[in-house]
Amino acid sequence: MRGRWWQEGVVYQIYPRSFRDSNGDGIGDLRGIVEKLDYIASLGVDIVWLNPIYASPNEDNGYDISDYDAIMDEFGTMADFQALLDGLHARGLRLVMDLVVNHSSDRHPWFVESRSSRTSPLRDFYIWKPGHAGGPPNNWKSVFGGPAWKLDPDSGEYYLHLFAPGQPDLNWENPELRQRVFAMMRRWFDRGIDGFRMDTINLISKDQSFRDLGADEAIISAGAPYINGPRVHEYIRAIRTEVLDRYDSMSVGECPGTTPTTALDYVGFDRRELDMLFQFELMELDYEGGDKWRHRRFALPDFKRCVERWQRALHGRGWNSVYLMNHDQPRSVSRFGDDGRWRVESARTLLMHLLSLGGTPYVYQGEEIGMTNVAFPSIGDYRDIEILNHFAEWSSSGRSIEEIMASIHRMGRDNARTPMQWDATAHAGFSAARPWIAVNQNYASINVAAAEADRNSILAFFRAMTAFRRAHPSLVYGGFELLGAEDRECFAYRREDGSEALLVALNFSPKSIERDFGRGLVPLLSTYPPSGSQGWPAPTAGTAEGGSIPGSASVSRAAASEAAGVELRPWEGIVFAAG
Ligand code: TEU
Ligand code: CA
Repeated sequence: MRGRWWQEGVVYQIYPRSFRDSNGDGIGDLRGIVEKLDYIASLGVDIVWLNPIYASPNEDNGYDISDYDAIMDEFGTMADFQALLDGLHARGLRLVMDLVVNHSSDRHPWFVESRSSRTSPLRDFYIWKPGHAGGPPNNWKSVFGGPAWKLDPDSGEYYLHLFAPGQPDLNWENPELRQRVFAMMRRWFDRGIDGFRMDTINLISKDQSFRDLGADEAIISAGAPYINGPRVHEYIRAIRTEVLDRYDSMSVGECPGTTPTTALDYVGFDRRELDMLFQFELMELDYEGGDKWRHRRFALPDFKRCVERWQRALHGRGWNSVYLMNHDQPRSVSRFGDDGRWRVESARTLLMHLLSLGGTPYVYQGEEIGMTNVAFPSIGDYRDIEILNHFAEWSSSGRSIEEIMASIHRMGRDNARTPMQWDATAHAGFSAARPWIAVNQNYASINVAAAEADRNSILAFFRAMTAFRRAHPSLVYGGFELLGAEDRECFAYRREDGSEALLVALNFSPKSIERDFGRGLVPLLSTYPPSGSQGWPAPTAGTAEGGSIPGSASVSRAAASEAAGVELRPWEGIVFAAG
């Protein structure tokens, strides 16, 4: 299967609260995104994914929805939404919305009704259980800390919340609930959207035994009784036939705890379920003992093998999605690159990596200008519920403030959520007022305006790279062959499809390295700007662009001398034509 728009597109993820505030209340909004539509289109991306914009009390920044058919007050109105949608479509861009139906807000009318009495007609829309031995029904824990059950004193029963208490889990066993969700999804497609990113969609079917987790079983782990549960494929096939198949749609499921094997059950071409999914194996390489707050340095060979495993397992059988960060993860340049001396070089090379993989790449706002992690001095500067809960939990366990803050600086979700850095004016040009979360102080030098003024910027390279990917479908569809699996500095792979073979060589180290990839390589694109500072040339599709990076020392040497060795400068990446 090939040629679908969501296969060939590059996705740009927008976290609306932090993108652009149009009315000076310190909170990003839909009109703010409308202001930036030309910028978004200029990136060479094809699809925009918006984090949730629905009515919400914002315990978890919109992942707690109180009305699936209304726009969050702070973000604007349905008319603003239509203006955004029309503005995207007018520029040939598609819109993918977040779908959060593993849980709703506890202020959703369904839950208000459901909790009103044990005999409420909507009681069964959520998961209510009597307590066990004077405590909760079982030992499940919430992803955000504490037990996953909350007692409702009025009815004397507990409800399940795998996330915050304000995010009660919906009961997908109930057929009426399922029909309401499908109808809601159809209403959004009828409003004109192009697809859904489905929040924790592989958690919607709970094993009805509600058995305890084993002592060494992590909350989010493959065997947990709510991960890839007994009826999940039945439910997703129903989403497919009741909703997705009726539109020219795209679907991507967020699926923690999936492996390439279990992923194929969702995204195999023969399965008729989801178009693609987000896996977490790459994101967990630097978790010590599966705990995101306990850090270990990732090893490049593990990173490479993880990428290889997914690229190869799904090739020809299903469709990959690739990402290096999102709104839940640290900044990619801080985590996988070097956000100090080699920030610019390593950010460009990470983007070359992301956009030279098979499947659909997802780029997160600010990644295109190399925004970095933030290190707020005080817990009072943080906003994320997960960070605040983690702080409380580790404080009460007696850990030092230094240790706790270090873990938050490294892994906290607010790293990704500081405002988009547009220019060097107050509040980074994000807002006229004090933003809901402070800007990263490096905005004075790291911002879109500065990047626009520099032909050699990360942003300039990103535009060259989206154009390059468009001109080379083998990057989208080709096979993946890893070279030098044990090499701890160089990440090199061949991408081959039909008539074209490309070799991608990426230096993940701060020194110059030389590697032998055989003869006949023609350099097409380097992450280092061509000398003369003219910026990267636009690729000319169909022709050999070899030598079109004039003056690039390593490149011209490799091309001219027929020597087998390729030199990569610190954090340099090069794509070669490979015969
Ligand atoms: O995330 C679900 C998830 O499993 C993880 O990404 C998790 O929230 C995070 O990594 C904790 O460390 C989704 C959304 O992306 C996230 O923003 C929401 O908070 C969560 O669901 C609940 O809706
Ligand atoms: Ca606003």
